[in-house]
Amino acid sequence: MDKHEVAFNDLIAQDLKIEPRDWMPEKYRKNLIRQVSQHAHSEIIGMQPEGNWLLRAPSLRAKQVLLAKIQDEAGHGLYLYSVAETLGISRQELVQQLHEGKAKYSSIFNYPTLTWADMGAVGWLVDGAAIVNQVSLQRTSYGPYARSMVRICKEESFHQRQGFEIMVQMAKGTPEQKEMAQDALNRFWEPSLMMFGPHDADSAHSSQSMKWKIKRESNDYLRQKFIDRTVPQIEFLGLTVPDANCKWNEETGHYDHSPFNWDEFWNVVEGNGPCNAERLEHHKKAQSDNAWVREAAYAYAQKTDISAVA
Ligand code: FAQ
Repeated sequence: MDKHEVAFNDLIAQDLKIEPRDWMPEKYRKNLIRQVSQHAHSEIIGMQPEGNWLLRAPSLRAKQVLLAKIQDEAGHGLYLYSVAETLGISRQELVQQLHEGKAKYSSIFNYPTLTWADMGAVGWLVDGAAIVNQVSLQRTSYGPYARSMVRICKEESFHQRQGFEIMVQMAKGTPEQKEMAQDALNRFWEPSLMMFGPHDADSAHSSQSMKWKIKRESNDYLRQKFIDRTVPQIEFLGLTVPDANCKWNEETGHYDHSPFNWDEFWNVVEGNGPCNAERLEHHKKAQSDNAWVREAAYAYAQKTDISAVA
C-alpha cells in the first residue's frame, strides 16, 4: 500500500472528509461519479412528473408553492452536477451519459402523475423517502457531496410538508377527493419503497460503498425506517396502507410488509417502465431546443472574457 492509500484510508477511518484535491482510489472516484450523477439526473428528470400539473394546480397558491418546489429540484440537480464536476467529469459528459442510457435516474420518476392527489403523494412519499436517504448521506465521506446534502435536506423537508398538506386536504375533503388520495397512495406506495434500491443481498455496490463510507446505512435499513415513519401518517390521514401484510410487529419493533415486485423494479430500471421513453425524450428535446441559450452565453463569455461563465 503506498503512502497515498494509507493517508486516504486514515481519513476514512477517522470519519474525516475526502476533498477534491485529496488523492483517492480510482474506483472510489468512479463509484461516486456514478452515484452522484444518478442523484443529479433524478433531481432534474424528477421535475417532469410535477411540471405536468403546474398549469392545472387548483389555486394560485397551490401553483406558486408547486412552482417553488420544482425550482428547488432544479437547484438540487445543479449542486449535484457541481459535486460530480469536482471529481473530474464535465456537465456535458454527464448529460451525454444520461441520454445514451449509460447513467441512471431514480425509478420513481418513470411513473405517471394522473391526478392532483399525485402531487400530494409525490411530495409526501417521494420527497419523504428522499429525505430519509439523504439525511444519512449528510455523513457521506466525500466532502462536497456531504455538504450539498445539508441544504438539500432542508429544502426537501419543505417539499415533504407541501405534499402532506395536499394529502390532508384531499383525505379530509369530499368522498371523491378522499378516493383520489387513496388511489394516489396505492399507486405510489411500492414504487416509493423501491427508491431505496434492491434488497441488501442484491445490492451490487453496497458492500464497497459502506467500506468507503460513501453510503452510511443500507438500502433495507433506510427503507424500513421510512415505512415505520410513514405508516402512522397514513393512519392519521384516515387512509389504508395498500399492503394487507403491513402490520406492526411487537417482536421486531417494525412494521412487516409483503415481498416487493422486484421484476417490476428491474424492468423500470432497465428502461421499460411506463414513462421511461417519454422522460428521456423530453429531456433530449429541451436540451436541443435550448442549445441557443448555451451558445449565446458562451459567445458572450468569449467576447467579455468572463472565464467563470466560459
Ligand atoms: N432507481 O447496488 P445498488 C429525489 C440501481 S432524489 C434506479 O443498491 P447503490 C428528490 C443502481 O444504480 C432521488 N436505479 O446501488 C426529488 C445500480 O445500478 P448501476 C434519487 C436504481 O448506488 C423528489 C443497481 O441498481 N436519490 O427523489 C435504484 O449502492 C421529487 C444496483 O443497486 C438518490 O439518487 C432506483 N431506485 O444504491 C426530486 C440518492 N436503486 O449504477 C424531484 C443517492 C438502485 O450499477 C421530485 N443514491 N438502482 O448501473 C443512493 O443513495 C444510492 O445510489 C441508492 C442505490 C440507494 C439509490
